[in-house]
Amino acid sequence: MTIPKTHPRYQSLCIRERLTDGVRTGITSQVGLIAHGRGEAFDYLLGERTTGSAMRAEEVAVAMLLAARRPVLSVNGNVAVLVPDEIIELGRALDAVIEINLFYRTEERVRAIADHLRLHGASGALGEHPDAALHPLPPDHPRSLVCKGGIHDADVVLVPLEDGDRCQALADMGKSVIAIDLNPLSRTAKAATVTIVDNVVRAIPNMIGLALRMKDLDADRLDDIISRYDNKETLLAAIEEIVARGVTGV
Ligand code: PTJ
Repeated sequence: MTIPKTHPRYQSLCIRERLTDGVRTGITSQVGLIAHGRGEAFDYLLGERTTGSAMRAEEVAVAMLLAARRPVLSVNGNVAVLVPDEIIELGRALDAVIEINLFYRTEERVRAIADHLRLHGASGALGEHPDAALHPLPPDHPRSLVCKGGIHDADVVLVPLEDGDRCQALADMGKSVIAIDLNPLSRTAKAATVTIVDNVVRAIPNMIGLALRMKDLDADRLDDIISRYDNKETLLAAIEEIVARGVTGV
């Protein structure tokens, strides 16, 4: 559908359109649309902007990924259609591996996403041939499949729009987990080491800018940024920003 540029919710309608196209082309799961609807509701409550606390979490996340030995960016069906160029650029800026990793895994969707990322210039994204499992999860379920050299061996993993069970499994494996999740009350938000309560369409571009600015910081400076972080404070700040907006309207 052509969306009129004059529509007051033009951007939001374009994002919906990208996701429904993603379902049509076999990249996004139908459940991805439900997940998006939930995210949209929280984004509305947050004022559809990057809050101060989200920007601080993005800075800490970038510091963690720059300080990591094996940083990995996980890509699912929503991320692949919403920010394909940006996630590839972030991977380059951080020297991080990209792994296609799906909750509703089918081989067709993995292949469609891999082709889509290649079309956008990615080379070497993992995920088509998983050879390991997230061991806290039942090994017979496809959501546990991961790659050696990717998520399985990562010390820091970025998981935009992740399921709570898998986020907890990654944390239980001793990894630092950075979630991007608009719902500050979700299991994922609580289980992650750093939760960015922001829309992935704003968070990833912000993180590219931060990565370019911070890439020459030395290890002590990165450690300093990371060590002062408290995820509970971030979640509380997001909830307070929602409440404050409800009361003051700004
Ligand atoms: O492609 P797959 O098979 O890996 O499936 C991906 C989804 C997202 C469908 C799957 O991981 C899933 O079901 O996730 P959940 O458990 O619904 O969690 C998604 C979370 O992301 C929810 O808390 C939403 O509020 C949040 N969310 C939705 N859209 C956005 C978002 N957060 C940031 N940016 C968004 N655009």
